[in-house]
Amino acid sequence: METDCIFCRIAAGEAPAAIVYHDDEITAFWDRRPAAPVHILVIPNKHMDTLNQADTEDTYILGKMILKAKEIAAKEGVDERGYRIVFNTGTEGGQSVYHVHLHLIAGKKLPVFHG
Ligand code: DGP
Repeated sequence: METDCIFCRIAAGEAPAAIVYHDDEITAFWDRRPAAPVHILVIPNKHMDTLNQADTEDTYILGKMILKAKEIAAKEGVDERGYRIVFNTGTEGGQSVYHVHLHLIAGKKLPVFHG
């Protein structure tokens, strides 16, 4: 755990957040600046700055994060309408918190990406 990392602190229960799911490997909580009616972050409890630090040993945890996001989408009732899962990575990827996290965004028609 990195004590100066806000997401480490949320995962450890040391900083407040609207927690949706927590176990000893991952934590899900509502984004404090929601971009859509449903905007939930899923993080590994273990600190990793970005996806660039992930290794084959993280395959399970990254898969678990995606499957948990899918489960939360169903719980929020947006699975059939659709949703977006995003890992912003690095400066040009728009990452602002340097602890790996997945955004689950849903509840409105999202803009389509164009190159
Ligand atoms: P990104 O730009 O991909 O690094 O997204 C970081 C997101 O984290 C951003 O949508 C705002 C959210 N966020 C930042 N700090 C906090 C916090 O302390 N609590 C919660 N719930 N969300 C946060």
